[in-house]
Amino acid sequence: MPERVTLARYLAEQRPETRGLDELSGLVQQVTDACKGIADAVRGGALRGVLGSADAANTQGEEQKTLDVLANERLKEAGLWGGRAAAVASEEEAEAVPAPAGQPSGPYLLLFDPLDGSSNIEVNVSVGTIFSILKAPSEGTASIEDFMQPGTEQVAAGFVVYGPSTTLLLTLGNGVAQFTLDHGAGEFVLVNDNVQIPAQTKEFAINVSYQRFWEAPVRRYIDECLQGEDGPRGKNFNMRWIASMVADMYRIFTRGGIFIYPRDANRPDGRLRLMYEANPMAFLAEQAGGAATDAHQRILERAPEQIHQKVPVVIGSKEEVDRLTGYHQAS
Ligand code: AHM
Ligand code: MG
Repeated sequence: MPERVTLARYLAEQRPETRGLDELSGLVQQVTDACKGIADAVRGGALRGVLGSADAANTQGEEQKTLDVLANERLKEAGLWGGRAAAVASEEEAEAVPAPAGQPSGPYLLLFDPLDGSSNIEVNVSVGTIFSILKAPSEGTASIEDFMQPGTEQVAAGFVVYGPSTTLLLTLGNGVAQFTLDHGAGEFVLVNDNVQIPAQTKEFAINVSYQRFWEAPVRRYIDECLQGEDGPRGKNFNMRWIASMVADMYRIFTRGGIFIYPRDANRPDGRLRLMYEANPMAFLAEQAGGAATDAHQRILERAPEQIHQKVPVVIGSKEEVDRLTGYHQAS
């Protein structure tokens, strides 16, 4: 019987000097505890009355689902009342939210997309939570400027997929570990302590329905993939698009692939958000031997200007990311 390593033990072993009792381990525990509650609500589906619209829109004008609201509340509570985060920023909140007055102001900033892919909820496709943790630059109340740090400054990032099993991918900047939720015991248990994205792949993920809006380098890259073994790539490619970044990325962390959400004629900055979608995924991808660019430069080096800013995303198997980024740089 292989040894059972819980997330709590993993955190303690990763940070022996703190025995897992430090603020960062505590914040990761609080976030992933909130995810257990979200997993439970997702699993309950219609029986829990959590499907459907919340009849509201978020700050970006997108329809909010009941589960978006529930997940956001859970994660906000974890971040704001746990004493480890000075402030949180969320896809579902217009502004950063500081820890309540009188609460000890923690040393970290927590950012999250509470329920990525929530347009898939009714059709029972995997959704997930993405999170990123930065250091709060100063003590006391955090301001919006405190969040404006490039992704290279992240101290931890992860995402949880609520799929057939509930799975967590986590990095503390020392590789990527994968955990599966033991629902009965209520614990995340380590299943892979060294997740690696293969450098090569024959699988791409992009929403092809926007093809007519793409820029020339993206057209070229996908055209070459589609030509298969008779084309310049000399191999047959397969396409996957789940329309849940967490699920598409989970596949890429498992068996490789490239995920592309480019800028196009309709979306000058793509669709995905830099600070709580692209940055944590880019940190994880690089830590797993993959790569992530905005089609020109490393995503992690982008200097953010706004919490909700968007960024084009090219992420996954290193050789493919380098190829498509090279096509852009040469154009
Ligand atoms: P969301 O955060 O509002 O759920 O939007 C992000 C999602 C990603 O998960 C997914 O990759 C993309 O939007 C799907 O886009 P499209 O509707 O173009 O397929
Ligand atoms: Mg999202």
